[in-house]
Amino acid sequence: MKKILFIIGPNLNLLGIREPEIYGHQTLSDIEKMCAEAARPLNFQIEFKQSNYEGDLVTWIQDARDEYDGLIINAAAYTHTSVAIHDALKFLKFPIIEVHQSDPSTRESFRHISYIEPLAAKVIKGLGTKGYTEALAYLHEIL
Ligand code: CA2
Repeated sequence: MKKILFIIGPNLNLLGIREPEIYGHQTLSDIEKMCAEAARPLNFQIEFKQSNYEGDLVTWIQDARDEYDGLIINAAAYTHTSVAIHDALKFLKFPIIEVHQSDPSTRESFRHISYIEPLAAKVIKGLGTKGYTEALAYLHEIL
C-alpha cells in the first residue's frame, strides 16, 4: 500500500470558520475525511498534518524522505515566501503535488510567486477542496 502525506500550512486550520466566500464551507477535518474516503479505492494510506509554523513543515518534509511515496502540499502563504520549504522539498525522492483551493495567480501579485512550483510534478489550483482528491487521483496515475 502506498503512503501519501498531506502537509497543510498556516491558517488553513480556520477553514470553514472564516472567509467561506473564498475557501468554502468545509473544515480541515471534513477535507481529511473526504480524502480518506477517496484514498481507500486507490489503495493509498494517507496521513494529514497541519501547522501554522514554517519549521514544522520543514521538519515534516525532511522526515518524509524515507517514509512516504508521495506528498500533497498546500503550504498556504509559505508557498509565496519560503526558501526553507523549497530547500527541504528538493531532497524528496517521490512526487510532490502542490494544491491551492483558490487560484493564487488571479489574486494579489504577492501570491503570484510559488517557491514550490519548480519542484512539483503538478500544480492544482482553483478547484476548491476538490483539488486535494484530484491530487490523489493524479498520484494514483503516476505512481
Ligand atoms: O488557495 C489556497 O489554498 C491558498 O494556499 C490559501 C492561503 C493563501 O495564502 C494562498 O495564497 C492560497 C491562505 C490560507 C488562509 O486560510 C484561511 C482559511 C480560512 C479562513 C481564513 C484564512
